[in-house]
Amino acid sequence: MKNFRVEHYELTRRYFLQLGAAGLAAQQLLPLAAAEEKAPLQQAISELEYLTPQDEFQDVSRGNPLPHKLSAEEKTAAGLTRETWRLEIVADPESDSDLRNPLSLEADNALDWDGLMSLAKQRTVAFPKIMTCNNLGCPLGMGIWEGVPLRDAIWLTKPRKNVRRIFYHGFHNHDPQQIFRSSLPIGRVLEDPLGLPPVILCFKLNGEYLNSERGGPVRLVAPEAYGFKSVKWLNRVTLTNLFHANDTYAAKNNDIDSWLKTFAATISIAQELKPEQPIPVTGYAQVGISGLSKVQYLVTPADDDPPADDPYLTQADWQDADILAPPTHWGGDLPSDALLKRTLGFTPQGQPEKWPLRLSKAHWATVVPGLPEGEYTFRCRTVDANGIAQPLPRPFAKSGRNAIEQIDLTVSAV
Ligand SMILES: Nc1nc2c(c(=O)[nH]1)N[C@H]1C(S)=C(S)[C@@H](COP(=O)(O)O)O[C@H]1N2
Ligand SMILES: [Mo]
Repeated sequence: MKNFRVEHYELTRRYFLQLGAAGLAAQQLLPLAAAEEKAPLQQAISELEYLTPQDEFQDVSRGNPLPHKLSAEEKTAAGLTRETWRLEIVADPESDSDLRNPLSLEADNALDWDGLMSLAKQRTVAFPKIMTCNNLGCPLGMGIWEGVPLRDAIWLTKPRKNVRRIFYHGFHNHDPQQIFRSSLPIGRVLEDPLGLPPVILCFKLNGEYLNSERGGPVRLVAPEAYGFKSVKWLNRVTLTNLFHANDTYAAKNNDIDSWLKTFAATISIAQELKPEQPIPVTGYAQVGISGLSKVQYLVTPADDDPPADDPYLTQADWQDADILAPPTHWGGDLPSDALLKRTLGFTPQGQPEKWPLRLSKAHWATVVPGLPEGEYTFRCRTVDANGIAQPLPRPFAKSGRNAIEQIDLTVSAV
């Protein structure tokens, strides 16, 4: 916590110094660091951390009781400890999937922790991913997720034919009403398209064993998907020949085939300003499947609604902000940088191969020139690597919230 606050203060301070705006940095950013006691500001600054410590992720899991709130004895009984975890990988009784060696509790050959660790010896992968709920405007956390490709476990079942999809779920208090399930095409699991990382059986986050709240001992992590595909407390995978999804999230109008979108948000901006006072702004961008080429901002008079024929303000006078360089300290309570050296997307020296990283986040900053007295609306947006500005190409909220953020600014001499 403390380290990254210092680090990100450093990161943004360096940026403003480079701009030759040292006075401005001292004026605007020092109070920001000194005001850590102020809860909202502290929150804003904490969101500047690059990797999120495991226990600082936001939690949106369901369950009554929540599986991670069970007592130690109950977790043991529920298979929610490393010693007692079992994963079944079986054929769907509703279809004709043909497996020579299903892994089941009944046959007493379900995958256990030791089995997973022996796969891990050969096959461990780690990759950065931002965890975002498609229904929330702000990511839950950013981590380095580590595990074994799910396909390596699936191959243990010796599937012969008639598999088109996998269905999967986790521990749900033995109550069918509480099952949180999701699904993927088998092709996505067996092969990684577009240079994406594999779908994994995840057992570590930021170099530490996955804690119970994050879905430990083992959760599925689907790199390019919104959070609902990454089922926690995973204990059953069904190979099916059915061709349709069965995701819990298909209810409530969610678009369950959505890939992570690119969008921008502010982290710090002073909202009460003096006339002609320059306005330092910092923020982050989620870098979705289509990458990130720019972050831009727009200041308009308040209540100046977008024209009816241009609701996303594509014709407005957007100005470029600066995407910040990779952090020098990654935060997230990483035990050492050894993990980064073997993380997909990083060099053997532990540096990102390119920046920004897809399916992750980047920070940005800018100084908005001072404004005359009045009321204004500040907006920020991304332009993805295909040159398409937020919220396009997929503006519908139920495939991932990415509305253009708006912030009111007041410029007043008194
Ligand atoms: N078993 C289970 N897995 C789950 C959920 C759940 O309620 N139960 N919630 C999902 C949703 S909707 C999201 S957005 C992510 C959130 O991941 P996190 O809790 O690690 O931040 O977990 C997913 N996995
Ligand atoms: Mo979610």
